[in-house]
Amino acid sequence: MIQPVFQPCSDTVSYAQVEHIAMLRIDNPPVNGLGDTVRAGLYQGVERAQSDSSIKAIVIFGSGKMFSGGADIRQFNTPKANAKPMLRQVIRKITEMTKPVIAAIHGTALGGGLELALGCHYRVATDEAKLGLPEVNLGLLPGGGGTQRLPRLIGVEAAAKMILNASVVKGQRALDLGLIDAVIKGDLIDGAIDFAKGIVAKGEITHPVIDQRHLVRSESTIAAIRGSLNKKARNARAQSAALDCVAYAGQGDIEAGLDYERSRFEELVSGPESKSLRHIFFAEKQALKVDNLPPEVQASDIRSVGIIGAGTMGSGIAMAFANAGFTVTLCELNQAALDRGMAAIHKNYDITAAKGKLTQQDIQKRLDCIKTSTDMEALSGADLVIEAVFEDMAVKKSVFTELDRVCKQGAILASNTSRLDVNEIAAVTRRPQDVIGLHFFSPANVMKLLEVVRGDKTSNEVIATCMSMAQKIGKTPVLVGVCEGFVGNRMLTPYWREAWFLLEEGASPQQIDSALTRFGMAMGPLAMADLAGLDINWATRKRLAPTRRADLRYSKVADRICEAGRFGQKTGAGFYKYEQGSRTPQPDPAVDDIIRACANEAGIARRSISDDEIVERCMLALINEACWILQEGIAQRASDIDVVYVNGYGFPAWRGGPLFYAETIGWGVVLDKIKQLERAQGGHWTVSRDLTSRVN
Ligand code: T1G
Repeated sequence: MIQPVFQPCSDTVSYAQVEHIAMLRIDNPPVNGLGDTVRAGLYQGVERAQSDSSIKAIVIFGSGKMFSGGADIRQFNTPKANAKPMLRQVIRKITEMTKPVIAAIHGTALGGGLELALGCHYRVATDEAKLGLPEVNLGLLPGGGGTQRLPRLIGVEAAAKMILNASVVKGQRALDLGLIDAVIKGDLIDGAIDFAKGIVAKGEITHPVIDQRHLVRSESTIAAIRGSLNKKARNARAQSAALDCVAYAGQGDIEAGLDYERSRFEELVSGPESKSLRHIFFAEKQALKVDNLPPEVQASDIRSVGIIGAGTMGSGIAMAFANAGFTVTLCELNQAALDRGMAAIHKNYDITAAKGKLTQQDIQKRLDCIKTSTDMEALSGADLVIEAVFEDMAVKKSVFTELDRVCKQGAILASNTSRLDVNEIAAVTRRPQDVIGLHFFSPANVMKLLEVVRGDKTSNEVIATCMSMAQKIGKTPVLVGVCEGFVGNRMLTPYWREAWFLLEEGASPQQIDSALTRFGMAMGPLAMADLAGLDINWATRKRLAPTRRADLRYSKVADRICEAGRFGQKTGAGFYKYEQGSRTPQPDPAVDDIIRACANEAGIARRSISDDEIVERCMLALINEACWILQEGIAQRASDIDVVYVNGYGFPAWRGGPLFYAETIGWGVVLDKIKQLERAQGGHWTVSRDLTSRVN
């Protein structure tokens, strides 16, 4: 491999010459983000190559893991984002070159990284390289010319779909699409230099992107794609704007298109949706980190997994691991329960196959990963055992006592409990350091969120292993502490409480749910309770009844609904009624009667309540509890709570999560409103020091 001597053009770009080829290297870890110094260095390097008569071509490449992960998102909405030269000016400099510029791509070329490459005359890449314009995932659109150049290179339809789906294409596929000009086998730099020499030897320079100055008009294609967009998607606004830009590519010359693209990009980058989605992007990466973990702590390798319980959760968890290629032993008390669990797994895979998302071969490969047994001894060799039995402490203690006897030394024993005390469970074993909570969310094979519940004695190695394992099965892990309900379910308590208070005060179930779904929640709190099953939370309220403060308002609405045998969808009636075989909530006058009776009993004069009041009180209930959770150290950081609620509770990602939303409102406003509620309703609204500390 050639080893040229590089000289700096800027802090993050350096220049070298190999024979008559100029080499421009981007060196801006961790992802070669196209920040201000990268843009300045590239601009200067291209100018230098242009003015050097000994230079016949230029190769641009990235150091480290990739070509470039795109614009430096961390600089957005700061002066550096608009420091000259902007990406557009750098690319124009390249396109105006009389010498061919070749982008040599390895790792990833995403967003602005690919747009930089699109501005080059040619692109070469390794077979493993991944290329894409995923800006819509951040509530943005390709703002560096991607919506104008990609259609000119691979056609409007392919470009629109790649941009709107934020899809990534690899080496050979990129070559087939016409996105790159060659796949380089062997050393990329050597291959890129040879490619450049070949172009020089031909004595011609073409720029396929620029040379196609006008595209064939494509209204019908655009209209068809627009009709397929999901208007409720978290990035619907960005997708629509990106499609507008791609449509524009066919209408005017590229400069007009670039101006239009920039104007639409500016709208998005300064808007609340993109700021929220960028917050969630970084928050999900931050959530993977365990604060204060000693550097010597290493995650161990999980190869075999045991699952106790083949019910809804156990079978879903088994699928999550099998989908990732882990060997799973699913254990139940008896064959009939096992058969039911496996039947559910087969049914789920058949549904996925019917949607064309899995082939029968794929399904069989996954099913071959799942072994079954009615003998717990089958788990003796497992590296990780997850208990997913009935949500009852006595039952769980019994299972863990047996697991402690059966499982090998060093095996991780995890409970899928959704709110019970992991320390109490760990205490029945001789190995509390190996006991942890792994709170999956139903359906466990679909939902990304995994609350990793650290017990007081859980070892750092077990925590690190579970955080790492979670990512290997495609989950977003959030490390939480032990308390009633951990993070997500604990915040559900005041959220539901406020909804029940609002019912007594005059709102209907459908008004509450529609107000919150209009706010952006995937489901209203009452329909969600019906889906989850009202009996589970009823059992919790009965368990906690002895500790309930008598001085605090308590709504009996949910209890009375449960006492009527109405447990939600599972019984055909809860806060709503459900026709046979239907999951559609129908308002039920019987529930209105229960609500009125509870209001009368509580001496509450019912009134007309606005949707705004419903949303405000329910959101403030979430925010206030979240600040208590932070104060008690149950969550590592505020952004973790946003990750929990966006990924596990249907909070709209385009609002960034409960605490990012609070930032949007303003902590001073939040505090004032909660204080008003505390004066009106008393102790439920006691404010934490964490919240008051946020008011600057
Ligand atoms: N800018 C700044 N920081 C970034 C970044 C970016 N584009 N991408 C990642 N990081 C941080 C990340 O938060 C983490 O930080 C570290 O880098 C390693 O990331 C003009 C406007 C590139 C595939 O959407 O998909 O270009 O936690 O752990 O697994 O049209 O990061 O270490 O402090 O993910 O190797 C478009 C987003 C931007 C790509 C690398 N680009 N990034 O994955 O590392 S907008 C994207 C990724 C744009 C133009 C528009 C991945 C990756 P920390 P990592 P990785």
